[in-house]
Amino acid sequence: MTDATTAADGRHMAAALALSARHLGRTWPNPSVGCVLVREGRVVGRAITAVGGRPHAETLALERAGAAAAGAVAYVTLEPCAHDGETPSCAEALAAAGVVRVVAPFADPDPRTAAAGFRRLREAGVEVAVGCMAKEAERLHAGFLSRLARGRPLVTLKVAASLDGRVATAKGASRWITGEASRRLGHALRAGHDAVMVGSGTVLADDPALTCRLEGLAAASPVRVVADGRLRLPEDAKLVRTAAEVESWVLTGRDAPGERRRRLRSRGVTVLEVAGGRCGRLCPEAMLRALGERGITRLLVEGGPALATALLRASLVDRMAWFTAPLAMGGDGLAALGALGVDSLDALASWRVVERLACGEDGVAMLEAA
Ligand code: AOF
Ligand code: ZN
Repeated sequence: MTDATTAADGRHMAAALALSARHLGRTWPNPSVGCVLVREGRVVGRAITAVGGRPHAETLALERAGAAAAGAVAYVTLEPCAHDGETPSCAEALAAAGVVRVVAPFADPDPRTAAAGFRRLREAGVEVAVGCMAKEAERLHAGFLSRLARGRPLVTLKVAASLDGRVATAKGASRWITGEASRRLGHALRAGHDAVMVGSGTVLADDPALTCRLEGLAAASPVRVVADGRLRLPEDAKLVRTAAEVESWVLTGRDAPGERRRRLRSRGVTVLEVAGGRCGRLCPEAMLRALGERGITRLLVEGGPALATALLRASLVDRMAWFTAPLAMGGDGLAALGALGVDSLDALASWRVVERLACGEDGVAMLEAA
């Protein structure tokens, strides 16, 4: 059910959602919440959940508003929390500051809150309107919601391919298929995710850094994850050499050689054990579960074809960012995807294009599972 809201409510909630989008990828396991405080039509405070997940948005917005919060309406992109920690819950803090009305899209599924925040507010005499821009907020908090509901992060697959869907020549040359503008967009995508994952084949072929190297956004680099069933990750790989600066995690099987684990750990790499799947590869569900258990809510998968195919076969891809470069590589190139084991069009997963971008000479389609 949606409580009554006005056009002005929608505008302020849109502003709160735009704020919350700015810290996606930087607050895990917490959601990136936006909060806008409005009094007599004027914004008196606004904030986003801090990098690292705390303080919460409401606390920061109230701090900024000071005495002006009394009599204000709070627009929050998620139900204010109901659990007290070192500081009182956001629901208590809003009521104590004299906020008269709270507008939110939906209840926080975290069992510590789960509508108890709304209840506390109402008990304190604050008017509460639930349902404002719920669809938009759901897309924004999709990672947080996925981890709570499914125990795994939201998965976005990024592919950079030629016109004919190839990601490398027969000899494996692949690093520069797409252009500079696409490279920058790729780095921005990394910044918006908690973790970025590749298969060990990609590390061996490309030795990627997987960091965000956009000016001013270096600190937004995600955790780097390698799916590496046989622990093939070389010790001189960039991901190992830079593990002290940006976290590197390796997902491997139970029977991976102990000496290698120890050596990687001594270099600062986090080695996580996950259950095996078919053909000696790691089980895709188990990999995502392990990342969910560690708090990852938004995962960007950057290949290669084996990992992308395994996730698609298991229906574990929620979104895709598909970059197409103006090149025809031919059938001798390496296909972006391996066999999906589907032989009728009806049985294929369908995708909805939510955005199309021109990125220099490249085309980019942002897709969501339909
Ligand atoms: C809010 N405002 O800005 C955020 C909230 O570990 P804690 O104590 O920080 O609590 C984490 C939970 O708080 C998280 O699971 C989610 O339910 C909520 N996040 N709540 O009122 C915020 N980020
Ligand atoms: Zn809170």
